[in-house]
Amino acid sequence: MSHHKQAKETIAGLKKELNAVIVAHNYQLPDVQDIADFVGDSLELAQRCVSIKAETIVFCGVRFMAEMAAILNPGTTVLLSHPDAGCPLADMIDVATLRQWKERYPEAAVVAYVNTAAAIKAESYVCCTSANGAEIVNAIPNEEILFIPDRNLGHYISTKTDKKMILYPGFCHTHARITAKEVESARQRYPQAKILVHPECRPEVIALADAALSTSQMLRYAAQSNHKVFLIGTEEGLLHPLRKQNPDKEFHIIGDSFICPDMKKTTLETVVATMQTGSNAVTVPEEIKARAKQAIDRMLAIT
Ligand code: CIZ
Repeated sequence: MSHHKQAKETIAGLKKELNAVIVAHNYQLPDVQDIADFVGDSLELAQRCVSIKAETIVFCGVRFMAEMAAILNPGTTVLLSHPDAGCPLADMIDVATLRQWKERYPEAAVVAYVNTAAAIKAESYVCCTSANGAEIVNAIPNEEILFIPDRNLGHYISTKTDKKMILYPGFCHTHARITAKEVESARQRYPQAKILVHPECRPEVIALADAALSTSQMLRYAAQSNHKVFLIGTEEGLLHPLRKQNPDKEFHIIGDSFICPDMKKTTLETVVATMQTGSNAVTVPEEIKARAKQAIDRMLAIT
């Protein structure tokens, strides 16, 4: 039996044993997406985790996402698929720094991108994802917004609102790496392609694209479009569901490679090890949990 087939069978057995549900982010390796019960972006995964009835959620993604699952489904054990799968963007802001910024802008409502630690969400008014940022900013009563931690997403949202946006200077290494020049050279190779990029890309990259979309929005766009060729400006794990769901269409990544090293830490082997040992349980201290949940619940009520 192949190595992969064996791992898949072991995972199926462990799922029964642990009464577990496996969820995976759109950026996970194809093999990992294929063993998951549900694949989606962080918003879809958060919404799904509210209603999962199982003893264990195995979260194939990065830590802040697993923390959200633990906050939203308190009776369930949440295991992260690799102990060190984090998010450098989320790590760009800490609680002390956020408190300083809040003192500097006392009138501003803090809108925290979900790519933040639970302790940061606990200090924020409301969360948003790349799928609903402008909707959230426009729905809350405040006219002044302190947007953390991704300046590119914040800048993109600022083009969709009249509100005053103060942008914290964090960024995603993976998305910020791609340049306007790479988009232009991809367009020369595929002049007929639709260009879809993630709002964590730089403003000059977004300016060259046909649309700036979250991963779930890219999946919907590709499915509904009459176009046949697409250039994709986000983590290349998304190519897997794009190609699977649209076998008659062509998808190419912009640039040479587009890889989030943390998303790629999870493999079938780390999923097996996590489930066998019951390790990497993600817990959030109670007093942080309650306040972070408020910010997440405010988002879920708007979206
Ligand atoms: O919100 C998410 O899941 C992230 C980090 C990206 C995306 O657009 O799906």
